Amino acid sequence: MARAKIALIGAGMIGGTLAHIAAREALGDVVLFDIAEGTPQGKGLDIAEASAVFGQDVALKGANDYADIAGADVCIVTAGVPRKPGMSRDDLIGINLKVMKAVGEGIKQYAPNAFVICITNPLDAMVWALQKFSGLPKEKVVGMAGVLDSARFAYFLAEKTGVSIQDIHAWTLGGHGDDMVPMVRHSTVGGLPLPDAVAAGLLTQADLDAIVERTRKGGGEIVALLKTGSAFYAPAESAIAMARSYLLDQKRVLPSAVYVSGEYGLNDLYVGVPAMIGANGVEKIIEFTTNDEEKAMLATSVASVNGLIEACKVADPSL
Ligand code: TXD
Repeated sequence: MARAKIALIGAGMIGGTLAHIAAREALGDVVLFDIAEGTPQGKGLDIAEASAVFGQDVALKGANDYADIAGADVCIVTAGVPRKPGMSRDDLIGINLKVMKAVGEGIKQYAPNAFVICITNPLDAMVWALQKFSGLPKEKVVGMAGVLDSARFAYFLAEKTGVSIQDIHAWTLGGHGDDMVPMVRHSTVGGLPLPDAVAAGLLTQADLDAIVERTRKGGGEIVALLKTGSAFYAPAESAIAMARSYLLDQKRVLPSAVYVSGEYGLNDLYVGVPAMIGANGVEKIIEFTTNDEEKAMLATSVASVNGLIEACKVADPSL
């Protein structure tokens, strides 16, 4: 059977890292696409040369023409600009919306059967726009943010409690902004929901509150340290987990920005919820029970996402 074809639209920091991981684990042949000339070709060649050392038979290609993504099984979109210190994700709308239009049209023409994972910020609005511009089925277009936000939450919990990262399951729902919703009651350390973990003395309530706050600001913490861009290793790993679940029909439940129609009482927008990803794309949305406090936090986060979508409609009236 032919290897899967993975098209990476955007060959910057995340795009290059995605190519490296995809090649190392032979998830498929990789096409790196970018408007910058030389960058995708150079990164593709560099990783292809590395394949002689890591020993995987995968093909890598750099491209500046959408024709090269033809027939891709998965497209992962990072094209656009990232945040600089002091910028919010929302400041990126003007530039990145235009980029989504070009990318959506390229995917529509050359890879209409692909599973598309958008990473570009502001995430929930960009994936919404990308689905519209591409015209692909909603269950085949998703956004990556929740896996990353939940990974940050899990790491901070592991660091504080000393419990193996493998035995921590953390969940964040809602939009990929500072009002995202870390789901304290549904996240577990060694099987204990976090309120029980506090009662058992694994961490204090003050520790937990600080971790929730740090998770919400996790992206900004990295931006402030790097100064020239935003996180890329953890975002790339997160998107690969989603691509793998699709390509291998794993049916993993991963917090993802997906199109909701009625779930969580939400309609007609993309927002982060636990989604089962398999060979058909988004196959199911898992609905957590939510108490009044969680419902209110989710409503605040959804209001931010809706505000971004409205801003997109103003910037591009065709949406
Ligand atoms: O959780 C999440 N969703 C995120 C999102 C976590 C971290 C970063 N997140 C966002 O991903 C970030 O705010 C950016 O919007 C994207 C990509 O981040 P990255 O760090 O990879 O940005 P780079 O290194 O600037 O790469 C962007 C590339 C760069 O090579 C540009 O030349 C290219 O995008 N670019 C384009 N490619 C194709 N087509 C067009 N129009 C285009 N415009 C720019």
